[in-house]
Amino acid sequence: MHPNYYVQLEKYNKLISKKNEVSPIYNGIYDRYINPVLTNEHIPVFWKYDLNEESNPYFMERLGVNAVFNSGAIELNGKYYLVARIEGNDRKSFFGVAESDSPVDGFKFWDYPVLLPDTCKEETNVYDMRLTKHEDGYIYGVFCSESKDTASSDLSAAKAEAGIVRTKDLKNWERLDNLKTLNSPQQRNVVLHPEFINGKYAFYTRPMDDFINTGSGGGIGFGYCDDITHAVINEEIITSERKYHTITEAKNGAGAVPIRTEKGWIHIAHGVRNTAAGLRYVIYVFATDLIDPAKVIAEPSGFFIAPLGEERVGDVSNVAFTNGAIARDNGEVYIYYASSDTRLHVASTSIDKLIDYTFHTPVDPLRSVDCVKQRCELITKNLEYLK
Ligand code: M1P
Repeated sequence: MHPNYYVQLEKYNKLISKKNEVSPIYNGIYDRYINPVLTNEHIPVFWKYDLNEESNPYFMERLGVNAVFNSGAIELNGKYYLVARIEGNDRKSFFGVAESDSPVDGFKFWDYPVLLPDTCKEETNVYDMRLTKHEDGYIYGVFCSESKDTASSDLSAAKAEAGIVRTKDLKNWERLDNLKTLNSPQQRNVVLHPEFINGKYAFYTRPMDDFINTGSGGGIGFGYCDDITHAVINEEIITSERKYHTITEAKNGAGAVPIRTEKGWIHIAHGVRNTAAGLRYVIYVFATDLIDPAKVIAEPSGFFIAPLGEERVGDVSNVAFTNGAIARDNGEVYIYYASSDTRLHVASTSIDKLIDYTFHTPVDPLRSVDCVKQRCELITKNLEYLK
């Protein structure tokens, strides 16, 4: 074996066994952890190098991995699983399952990445899987299925659809038809609701006019479908709306599978605004009604998680994005969020704290003057309290 193999292996083993710690950054809402839970350095050595000294005498990386980020998350039989977006040096994304006994460190990829059934020949790229443990007994993975837009003369023009797979063990994946939304030309950030509603499957969608711009798409959509194996949504209504001069002005999209709480479904989503330096992605929270999961009943003002410090820099800088969270039966919640399309982090909180945050954070008054009044009220209350 080439001596550099042992050097790389030792680095990898050290990384996997590194314990994570809560960061000193405080907001009372959640704890951020210092180390990312997954990076491109978490990719096994044998995924990248040809270990045979004869065919690889210089021990060169043959198939590099650029980034590991946006990940679906699920707890099964007391173990934690992340189905991460892995992007090769060749820009193609694919999925890999990383497993750990801990929700905050020790994630190790299984020996092989996920080889999805190749049922969609025009598909070029896949990414951002949301994992829904559905009450029908399956675990569904809903992801972006991207293909070239052959109707356009622009070489980079692409089309986004929602691909759907299901599994019981994260090993055998059955590919179902891509979701069809009759009134939206493209879809990304689609999430399957975990329960039937009036006997139907329900999806959170993100209607878009084209690959990048949501255009007339007013926000996070919601629609029902009868047959999950050939999913068609005839009508989408808007749940969490995009709003002028807020963190969702340019786009928003569902993130983690909504979490059922006694007060409502809590959604951890992303919002996008445009700046002179490009798009800025942050994570925000809203709640919907338990009976009618499309009806927004609370929407705290502003962002929940924004990229901080080193998180602000990466392949697509200024991005915080989530597509996975684990809500445990004991009330703990782990939110897996990626920074700048490069690496994956974790933040922890609890159901009680999430409820308090969601229902007691003031709503965005939408105008500076009203924001000042809102803050003055808090200051007055506090100064009275301090007397
Ligand atoms: O690059 C930032 C994010 O861009 C897309 O999100 P949206 O569809 O809301 O623009 C996704 O491609 C996501 O993977 C990526 O992190």
